[in-house]
Amino acid sequence: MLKRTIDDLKILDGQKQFEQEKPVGQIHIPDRSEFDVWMKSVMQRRYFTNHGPLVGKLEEVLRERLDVEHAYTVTNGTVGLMVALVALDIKGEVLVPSFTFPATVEALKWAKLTPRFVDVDPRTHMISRKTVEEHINVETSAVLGVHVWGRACDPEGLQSLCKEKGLKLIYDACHGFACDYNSTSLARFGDVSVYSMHATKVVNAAEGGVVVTRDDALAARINTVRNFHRTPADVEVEMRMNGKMSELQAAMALMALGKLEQNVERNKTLYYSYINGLASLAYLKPAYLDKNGKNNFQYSVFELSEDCPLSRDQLVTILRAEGVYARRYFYPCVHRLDPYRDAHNATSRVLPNSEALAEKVFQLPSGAQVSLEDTKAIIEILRLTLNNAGQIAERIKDIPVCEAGSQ
Ligand code: T4K
Repeated sequence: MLKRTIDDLKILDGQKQFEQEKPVGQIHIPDRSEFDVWMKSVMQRRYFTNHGPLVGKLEEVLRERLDVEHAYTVTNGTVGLMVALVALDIKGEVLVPSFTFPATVEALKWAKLTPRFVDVDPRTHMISRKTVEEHINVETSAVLGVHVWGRACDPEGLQSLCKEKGLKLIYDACHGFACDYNSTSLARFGDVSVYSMHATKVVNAAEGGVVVTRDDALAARINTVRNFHRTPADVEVEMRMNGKMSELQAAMALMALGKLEQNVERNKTLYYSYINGLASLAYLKPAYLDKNGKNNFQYSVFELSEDCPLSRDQLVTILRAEGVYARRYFYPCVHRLDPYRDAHNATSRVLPNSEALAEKVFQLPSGAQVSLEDTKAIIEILRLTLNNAGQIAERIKDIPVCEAGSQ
């Protein structure tokens, strides 16, 4: 359906573009016959969890694919971060971005560490040596960087800084499957990294995560923390939990890894369709893409400039009305959320770049449920909307902006 005038927009009582919503998540659905074979093998063994053969196989594949010495699967990325932090056995404050998914910071609280928010670079959307250095003090024990959108979070700068200051470096690599920096897998940077295999990620285990490290002693601690079982391989740690991945999740992950290159290629096609289709439009800018790194293109992220007569939230509302599940990431910044708000305010530390990004960044649909044709229809909606932004802003000024989801 081609929308010719602004009256064709659903928000102005036109016809909705997509009856079935186009998601921002990857939502890769495994092939049914392959799925049945894997499930049958689990049923026949009657063995569902506690380090079964599929988890063993998955960890072997992950070590190879991520090019890292140790890989321990866990229930999900959040639990992975908790396990990694407890295994590091650190105390005090950890410098962390506020422009991230809340899970990054929640994990610190669970590990009894104090998050100290630092601002991000407005170009990369990430912390860097430059944004972190001045905030290091006697209480600081570590830096937790996030490879936002699968772009590398200043690996050289942060590694050298942490080495100089005797700090641990943890990477939240939940966006980072199949990504690298100067041909080196992201898994090889920092003391420990954590990937997510949530359904919305490029490797879909429904829920899942993996903690990776090159350090043998830390690996033994990670393996002990994630597992309440007492085994001969256990080492001394302060806390333990049940963070194990099940055989069903491992089967999902193995199927997804088998299709990883194909899915990345599909994402790349969708991403460049948006980039090329939206290039000539006013007000829109794609998020930075590091030319020195390989990316999985799972996120098609744009910034809407402040001079646009429509706000980012109005634009998202217009897209949602069309069945385009555009998403504000990461909104609000974590330091604006309970239980961090008051403690952060007490530090009187300002985070202008994070605040500004939270107001202008949004993500467009991608992944297995989105076709090239869909991206073209979405581009046309954006073209019509932004070319007539002033007129539309006037007509929708009394329509409430979407509140669906806090992010
Ligand atoms: N660190 C960072 C930087 C992260 O981004 C995340 C998670 C983590 C840590 C923690 O990792 P995990 O503990 O999750 O492994 C989603 C995901 O739940 C979350 O994994 C992800 N990051 C975050 C960025 O996005 P929501 O609340 O935005 O998801 P939701 O339910 O709104 O779904 C997003 C889209 O996917 C929608 O278009 C609906 C669609 N969808 C979703 C699910 C779950 C489906 O079509 N089917 C589905 O099964 O958090």
